[in-house]
Amino acid sequence: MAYNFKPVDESLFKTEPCITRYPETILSYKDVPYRSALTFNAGVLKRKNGEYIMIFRNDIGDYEKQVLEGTNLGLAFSDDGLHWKVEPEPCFAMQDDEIMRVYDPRITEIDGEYCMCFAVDTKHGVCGGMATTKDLKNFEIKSISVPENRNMVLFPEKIHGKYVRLERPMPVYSRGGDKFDIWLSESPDLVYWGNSKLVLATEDVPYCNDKIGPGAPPIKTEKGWLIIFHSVDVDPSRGKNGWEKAWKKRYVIGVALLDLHDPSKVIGMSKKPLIVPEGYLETEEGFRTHALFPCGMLLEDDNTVRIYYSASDAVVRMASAKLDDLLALCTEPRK
Ligand code: BMA
Repeated sequence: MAYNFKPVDESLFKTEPCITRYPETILSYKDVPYRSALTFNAGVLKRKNGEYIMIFRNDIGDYEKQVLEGTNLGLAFSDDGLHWKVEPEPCFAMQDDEIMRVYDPRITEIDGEYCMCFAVDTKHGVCGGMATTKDLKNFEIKSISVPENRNMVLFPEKIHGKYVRLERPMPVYSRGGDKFDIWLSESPDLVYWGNSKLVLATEDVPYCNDKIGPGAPPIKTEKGWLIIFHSVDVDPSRGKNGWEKAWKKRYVIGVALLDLHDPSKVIGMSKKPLIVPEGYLETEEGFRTHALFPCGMLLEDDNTVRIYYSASDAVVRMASAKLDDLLALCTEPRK
């Protein structure tokens, strides 16, 4: 199928002034005590006792030689969410005759345990997996979806008695190209998922010409569920960006607000990106440049929202904004 390329309005691609980037990289392969080339797409949580937890995607290999050999998930702890200590061993991996790897973890604390959502590459398609753990060492797989689905994020509480997740199926047969949208499903037990509804479509996002996907577990606010998502635009004329021979996509971060009682309803969204790639680490260095991929978002006691995102599929970074400023951006209706 010929790619239906619709140029985006470049004037929209500016990071919102309410965003402050933490200047240092939060995590890179240099922080990992086992074999590592790329550390990225990290789920982040803050425990009630103030400790921060990160589960990150670790692409095994050699950064300097640009060699990749596999993927596992690493675990790190921090007292301030900025300086991290990685555990001596990876915490999770899956590989067998059918499953090639798991990646892109997001974590939610719910009902006294942690639930990790992750992507699963199998020989028969990409699936979305969910597992629970009490100790971050022993994981119980709760469900693995049919292909093609991934980018699952679990809400931090049940809504009308059901677990709720956002997800991103990949309907290549019917939508054409990469027109992938954000959906919602609910479950009584984290095992069986249904009552699925479309939440946000690519065509509702003015700076997207390709696909979108949920970013981090939503934050509950008085005005609604705050969500962030990645949004992709592609330009076939873009050349080599990073190690990859021909990486033509740009990933930016968007923000929206969902109804508290019916989170399948978008009640506000910014018609401009929240964060776009800027600076050397985000536009010149790394595996796939111009790719910001958020998997963690926290609300601090002083109403600062921290957004943990990957730059160039290579390192974890952090940017923050005041909650009120993010809510103020989410005023526009969906269309
Ligand atoms: C997506 C996934 C992510 C990755 C992103 C940007 O399709 O593969 O793991 O971070 O592309 O390269």
